[in-house]
Amino acid sequence: MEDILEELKRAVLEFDVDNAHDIAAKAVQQGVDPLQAAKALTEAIRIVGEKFGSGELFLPDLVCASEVLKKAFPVINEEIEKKGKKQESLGKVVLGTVFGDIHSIGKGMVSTLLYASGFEVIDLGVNVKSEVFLDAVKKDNPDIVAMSALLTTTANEQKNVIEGLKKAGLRKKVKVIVGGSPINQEFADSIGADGYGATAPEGVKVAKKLLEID
Ligand code: B12
Repeated sequence: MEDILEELKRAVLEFDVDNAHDIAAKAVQQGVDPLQAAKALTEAIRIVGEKFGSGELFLPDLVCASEVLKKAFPVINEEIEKKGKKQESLGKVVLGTVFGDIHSIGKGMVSTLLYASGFEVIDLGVNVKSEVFLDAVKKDNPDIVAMSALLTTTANEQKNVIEGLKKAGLRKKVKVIVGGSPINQEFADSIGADGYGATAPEGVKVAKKLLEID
């Protein structure tokens, strides 16, 4: 069990795009908890991110490591979804990565776990303009708007969406939760979000708490 998790990490750290899908499939076959597999991948990409931040790795390395995640995550996510209980919808969530930001992997995790936990998820994708969030709130009438931001320069877009909701008279209709690596509870409070999750499982917990689901 330990070995395959190490193998998943190694695939990210060594940019092994060719074998990423197969290693993830092997993990599933071996019956590894898909959440542990997702955690292993996340830990590895964090290391890559730190090395990129410190100048030890370069953008092409970041791109290759994220390609590994893009091959491995769908396999793991499929397993998480399979294990999720099929039940009546707990609520509707509109989710997206904010404008100016194309990071999709963490948002994908949040989407998968919300879905697997019984939420209906409308994923607006990445680089989502404030107007698009507002239109979705008007059209789809969600219970929750969930936003992801991975760059310090795009974190404030979460605030813009909240301000937009206020201006459009929609703020009281929805709960807003935020996340992403530069986001913390203090920032979430400062922009008037209702909740913050440091990880996808925490996001699910917060969503349930806000909708008063035990
Ligand atoms: C992979 C990656 C990329 C890939 C993205 C591929 C893709 N399709 O997503 C590529 C190569 C495209 C990329 C591009 C860039 N990146 Co980049 N990237 C990363 C990296 C290494 C990993 C991100 C990731 O996928 N992590 C794994 C996931 C699972 O974790 P996560 O996203 O944090 O999500 C978890 C939680 O945060 C939380 N969460 C996330 N969203 C939400 C939302 C809600 C509602 C909730 C509750 C929770 C939640 O749950 C998730 C799972 O538990 C990070 C490093 C890091 N430490 O984050 C840098 C990083 C984010 N990137 C960075 C930079 C600088 C860039 C570029 C500007 C580089 C450049 N010079 O072009 C561009 C920006 C492009 C853009 N406009 O968006 C910097 C940001 C610095 C900063 N503080 O602003 C980082 C921190 C790297 C670094 N150390 O310098 N990047």
